[in-house]
Amino acid sequence: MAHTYEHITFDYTDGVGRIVLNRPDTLNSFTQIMHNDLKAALSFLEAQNDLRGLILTGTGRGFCAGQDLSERKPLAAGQKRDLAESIDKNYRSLVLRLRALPVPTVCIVNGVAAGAGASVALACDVVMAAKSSRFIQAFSRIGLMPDAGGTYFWPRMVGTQRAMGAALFGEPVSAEQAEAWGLIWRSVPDEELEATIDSVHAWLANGATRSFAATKQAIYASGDNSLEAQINLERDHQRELGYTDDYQEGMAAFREKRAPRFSGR
Ligand code: T3D
Repeated sequence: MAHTYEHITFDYTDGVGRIVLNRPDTLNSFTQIMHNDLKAALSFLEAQNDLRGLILTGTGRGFCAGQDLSERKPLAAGQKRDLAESIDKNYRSLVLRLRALPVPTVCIVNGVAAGAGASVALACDVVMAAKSSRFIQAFSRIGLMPDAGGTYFWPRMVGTQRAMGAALFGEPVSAEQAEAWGLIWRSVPDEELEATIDSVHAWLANGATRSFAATKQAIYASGDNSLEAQINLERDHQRELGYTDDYQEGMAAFREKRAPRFSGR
């Protein structure tokens, strides 16, 4: 049955999915409805044979302020809330499914990314951010710890000391600082954000999709591999890529001194 999206907008054009978090009044914080919308969008994308990429962004002045805290009503005296449920039900699968998509996922952070909002941004393969954006490990401010992969992504990307400081002090990290640290790929002027989204869309829609997929798989595998195992993995992927139409096209384009027209096959 077709899903009606309420807290995101979702579009699929030229093999590229575009998910836009769409609750600007609360800085696109995650509700259960938004999680349901995201599950439906990911299920759609996972079922596409011509999938070439995913762009994740938000509307308004925030990318995502993490869990919608207004969904956590005050408890009666003596009651406790099991927050593990939230991770089991929503956040783990969201992060893992983004990672597992066999195409590049690009997060274009349009404003503040806080709590699980920052974690989900970092679950994408490449992150770009408007210069006015901030990344905030807001969890400690409400007595929690980073989740949705926050303690996985940050130390691997920026090192233990910066990850620890950002998480314990909960201070905003500017987009330019995030870029300098290697937390994100690039920060872009705010006024160029829409054009950036369009150019990323075009890049994904016209790229050598299978080479992207192999690259993504190999880069993530490298953390657990020896150098020798990694070189063998590269060999196996390269063999497969050598059989693709896009390799033939790339070589022809090089010989003919023209731009390649990749089909994604
Ligand atoms: O419960 C579980 O499932 C556990 C799992 C948790 C995962 C998490 O993500 S925990 C972390 C949750 N997020 C936060 O703690 C961040 C809360 N928000 C903020 O600290 C600030 O809003 C920001 C630093 C992100 C941005 O500040 P600022 O000054 O730019 O904006 P603002 O005025 O605070 O927010 C604008 C509106 O959005 C405001 O509503 P109002 O006053 O205009 O009606 C604010 O209440 C609302 N808002 C912001 N964040 C959330 C939110 N509403 C609900 N939930 C939010 N997370």
